[in-house]
Amino acid sequence: MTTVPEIAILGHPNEGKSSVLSTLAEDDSVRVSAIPGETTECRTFPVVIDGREMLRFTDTPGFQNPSRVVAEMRMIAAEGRDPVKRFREKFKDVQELRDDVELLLPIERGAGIIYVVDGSRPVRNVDKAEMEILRLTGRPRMAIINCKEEESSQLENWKVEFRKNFNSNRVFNAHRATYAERILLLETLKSIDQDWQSTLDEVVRAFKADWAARNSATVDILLAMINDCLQYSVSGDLPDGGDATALETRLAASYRQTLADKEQKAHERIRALYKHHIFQYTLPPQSLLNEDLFSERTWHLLGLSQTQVAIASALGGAVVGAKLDLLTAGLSFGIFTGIGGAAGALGAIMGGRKLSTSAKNLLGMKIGGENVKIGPAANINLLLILINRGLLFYRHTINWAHGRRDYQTLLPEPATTSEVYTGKWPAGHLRICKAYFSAVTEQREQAIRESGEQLARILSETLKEISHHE
Ligand SMILES: Nc1nc2c(ncn2[C@@H]2O[C@H](COP(=O)(O)OP(=O)(O)OP(=O)(O)O)[C@@H](O)[C@H]2O)c(=O)[nH]1
Ligand SMILES: [Mg+2]
Repeated sequence: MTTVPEIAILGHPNEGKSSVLSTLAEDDSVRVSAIPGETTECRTFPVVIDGREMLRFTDTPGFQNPSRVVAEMRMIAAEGRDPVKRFREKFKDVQELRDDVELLLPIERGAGIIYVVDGSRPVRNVDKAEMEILRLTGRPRMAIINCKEEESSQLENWKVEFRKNFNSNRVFNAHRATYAERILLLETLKSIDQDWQSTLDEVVRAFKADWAARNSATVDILLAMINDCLQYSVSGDLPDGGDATALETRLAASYRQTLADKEQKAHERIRALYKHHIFQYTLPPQSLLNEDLFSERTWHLLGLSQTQVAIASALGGAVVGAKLDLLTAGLSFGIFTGIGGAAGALGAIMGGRKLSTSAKNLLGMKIGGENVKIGPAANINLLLILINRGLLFYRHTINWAHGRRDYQTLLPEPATTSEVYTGKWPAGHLRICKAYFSAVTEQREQAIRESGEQLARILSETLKEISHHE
């Protein structure tokens, strides 16, 4: 039977131990505070994958009296085996050493050690004392440099001390560490104790598989939402002598709200997949995700670029036909000029123009005297916008480290169409988008399945790139 490896996170108060743990374990319920002494008791956080506990991290209080403890530990260690056990036994009732006795609890039961320091400050004597205590425990140990400030001139000094006392060290930022960096940290952990190698190999494999499964679930969520939004339509009856414009405006508002809700629900599901349960991370104030789905900025930035329109047209009008011509016309005339409010949204869905009745018929909005219908979507830009916003949301989600509780250093967002995800996609990808769009809006089941599979593959690749390159 393999036992679950336990890793205790130790260090000076307020250096970011709990934050590092929160990020490593992807658990945003870990208590973090700017006031030193937040953690007073050891608490263990299991990492469970597919119902199986793979690894456990234990949060500990910070060292209170490192100078005294190191002096005692030196003597105790000189006397023989199990120094931690004997130290804890000897001082268990000494109030002043309460935290120091407590933080060694997981070490006594055999945990490995991750020592956390804020590498943006100089090394002091108390730090050296802490490192010596950890060396005297004899347990496998690595050090983590968690720089709270950008300042890094002290790093070399820290590394000199680390080499004397630890089997390994790594820079790992509790606020910015990505999925890829978490995996690298686990790989390093593997090398500090031979007994852990096979178990941690398995843990790393499980982490990777779990990440791939989450990405694949993200693709499913996005595609289901997109399919749903593109097909969606709303209609209403116009009574004899009724106000057609008022009905159109009302239906447009309802259409727009329903799509926004569908999109938001999908994003919430993605957020939960990546285990952001408690803390509501914020998006940059200027984020396109805070923008209305049908805003002018959204449509200009996240839709097709002029070049892509040209490529798409060249790819063959047969696929999108009349709709693409209208889209091109809409772009060259300026999508939103002269169209405001709800009618603006309507215009965008319809292809960017105030439409004559015949054009409305062509694009899916029918005014037959008594029935007005909006949808299914008539403009491929809606597909691209939902994809781009989904990918942006994904990127913010996976890059918001669980240990982070503040609002600084937010990720930048694309400022031009060419920086947008689909803006970088090759023509072949665009062709698939077009095929999918037509299939969905024309409700051709077989074609939806085929092009949907292709689109899913493209989305998977993009998610993989995003999670490995940020
Ligand atoms: N800017 C920045 N702040 C950080 C980082 N890591 C932790 N902090 C902040 O530092 C403070 C202390 O973080 P904690 O994780 O609670 O530290 P701790 O070592 O567990 O503290 P105690 O439990 O009190 O010993 C909090 O305000 C954190 O938000 C980091 O990487 N960057
Ligand atoms: Mg803490």
